[in-house]
This record gives sequence, C-alpha cells and structure tokens, in this order.
Amino acid sequence: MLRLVCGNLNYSSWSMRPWLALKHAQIPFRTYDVGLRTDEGWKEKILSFSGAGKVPVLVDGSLSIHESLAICEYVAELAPAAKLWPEDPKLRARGRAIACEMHSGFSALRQTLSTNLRARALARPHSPEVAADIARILDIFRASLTTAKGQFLLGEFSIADCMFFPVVTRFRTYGVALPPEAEAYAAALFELPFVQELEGLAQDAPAIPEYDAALG
Ligand SMILES: N[C@@H](CCC(=O)N[C@@H](CS)C(=O)NCC(=O)O)C(=O)O
Repeated sequence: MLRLVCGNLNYSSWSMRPWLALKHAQIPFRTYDVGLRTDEGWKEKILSFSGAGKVPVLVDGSLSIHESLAICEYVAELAPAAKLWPEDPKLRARGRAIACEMHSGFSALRQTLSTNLRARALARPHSPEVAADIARILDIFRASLTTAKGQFLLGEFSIADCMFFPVVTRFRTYGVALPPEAEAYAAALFELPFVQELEGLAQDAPAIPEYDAALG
C-alpha cells in the first residue's frame, strides 16, 4: 500500500495537498506522521525517506517521491478516472500554471499567515507584501471561478484545488474578507467529505507552539 510520509495535518500545508489528491482519487494509503517539530528525531525520520529533508514524501514500493506537486501528478497518473486534471488541454495548462504559481510563490503570505486549520485569529492589517499576495490569489480565484463550469477552480475538483486549499484555510484562520465567488468556493471546499475528514484529523493533531505564535 502507498505510504504518505507527512507532517502534522493541522499545520503542514504541503502535506495536506497530496493527502487531498489521494483521498479524491480514492487510492488506499497509510500516513506516516514524522512528528514535525514535536517528536525527537523528526528530521532524521524525514531524511531516511528523502535527502531533501522535507515532507511530504510518497512511498510506493521502492519509489520515494518528494515535492507535493510531483506527488499530486503521480496520483493523477495512478488514477486517471479521478480526473485530477481536466481533459481539456487548455484548461489543464491553466491549472498547471496556477498550481506552479502556488507551489513557487506567495512567500510573504506563507511566512506570515501560517496554515493552522483548527485555529481562528482576530483579523488584523496586513503588510503590503502579504496584501499583494492575497490580492493576486483572489485575482486567480476570480478569473478561474467566473469562467469555471463547476464549483472549483477548473470546474471539477482538481490538483489546482489541492494546491490552493491551504490558502483558503488561511483566509478563514486569519479572517481575510472574501468576495462572493471566493466565499462560495471556500464553502464548496469545506463541504467535501474528505476535507471534513482532514479537519477532524487536524483537531486531534499535537500543538506546535512556534506555529501557533503566528496567531498573534
Ligand atoms: N516544496 C516542498 C516544500 C515542503 C516543505 O517545506 N515541508 C515542510 C513542512 S510543511 C517541512 O518539511 N519542513 C521541515 C523543515 O523545513 O525542516 C513541497 O512542495 O513538498
């Protein structure tokens, strides 16, 4: 069976992304939580799976894949019926572009408003860098959702949604006001049964005080 080597599912945004892809694809898998920043030897545990020293890592027999987006792509190839990318090549290209933008960008938002699924902070003013990241993400949402034939970024649920899910939870955690189309998108994500399962796992995950400090 596949094994997803992952971090704490309340905080580890990169771990959540392939977790969602695997769940949507209905591929059986086990998680191996390394105890990120809580358990002794967590870093060595990660290094025993990947020299990159980061989670997630997907283990499939003798193959270990690191990098969340590469794992999502592998899951899409294992389960084509799940249509983790749309059939239309133009829509697929758009999806890959925004997934890559998420994977490589938005560092101000990622550093300042860290993922914390179960937490709720008081809304507060953002730095110009964080405000610019939020504006760009809402622009991606508007452009995608106003043309999508469905509730999700590319219409049906896809890897693009796996990539942006943690950002949507950050907006909820830090009280970021959303325009109506982004509000409806967030509601559609939060209604998905496997997202509700993830929220349940996040509730029970151990606290990491240095990440909770971002709540202010
Ligand atoms: N680009 C990587 C980022 C992975 C990453 O930064 N993971 C964090 C947890 S969310 C991690 O392993 N941190 C451990 C460390 O930095 O030592 C991916 O997409 O998988």
